Amino acid sequence: MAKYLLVSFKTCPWVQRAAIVLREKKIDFEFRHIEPDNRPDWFLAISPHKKVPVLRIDDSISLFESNAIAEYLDETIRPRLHPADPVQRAVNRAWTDYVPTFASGVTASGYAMNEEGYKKAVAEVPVAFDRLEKALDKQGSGPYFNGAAYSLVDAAYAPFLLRYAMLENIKPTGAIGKFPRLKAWSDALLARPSTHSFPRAEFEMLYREGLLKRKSYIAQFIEAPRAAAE
Ligand SMILES: N[C@@H](CCC(=O)N[C@@H](CS)C(=O)NCC(=O)O)C(=O)O
Repeated sequence: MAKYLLVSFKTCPWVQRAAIVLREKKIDFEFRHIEPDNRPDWFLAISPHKKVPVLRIDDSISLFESNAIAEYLDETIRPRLHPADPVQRAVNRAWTDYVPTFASGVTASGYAMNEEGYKKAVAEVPVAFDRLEKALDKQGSGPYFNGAAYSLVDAAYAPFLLRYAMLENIKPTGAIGKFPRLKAWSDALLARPSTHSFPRAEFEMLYREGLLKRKSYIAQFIEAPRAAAE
């Protein structure tokens, strides 16, 4: 098998999407985390937009854009995660096209810098949730997007449903409670081992550190960790 290197920032959801596909296909890969504020020259030379993820194959090919990486892996390594039926495949691709809109709708509250921005962002979340709820209803019974078979759609949404869950742990809004299909899908994805690149508690700490560093509005609701002596 080829040699795979996934270049990453530890908390990047787009990297997580590529890592999920690698794990679902049981592909051995080197996971190399670099610092966003100190991107090495070798990385800048292989990443046209200076962004992660980059999937480096056999030290010679560099693929970028998480969707392109996921599609490439699906075309080259079994099991096939895209549905065999062309209509279903088109439906799946249409919903992976919606991921960037869903991502910004669902995680914008983590970027808001003041209460007004936060409230506006929170008010937008049900719009994105409603779209997915209706899509899931059409797709059938779950637990995954296409039913029993795990797909690239699942790998694409899992990182953002995880971030929504982490934001809810800081300041609950209960938004997902009104969307039972989406909630069940999220629960199934968050319970699946391939979703996680790090132990959940460790990753939640990293995510919270990012919010604190950014001084997002929501960061003030993060409870201070207990002193070890307590
Ligand atoms: N559309 C890209 C998005 C990748 C992306 O935005 N990566 C972020 C980290 S999560 C990045 O590298 N940002 C660095 C920058 O914008 O300079 C994908 O799906 O791979």
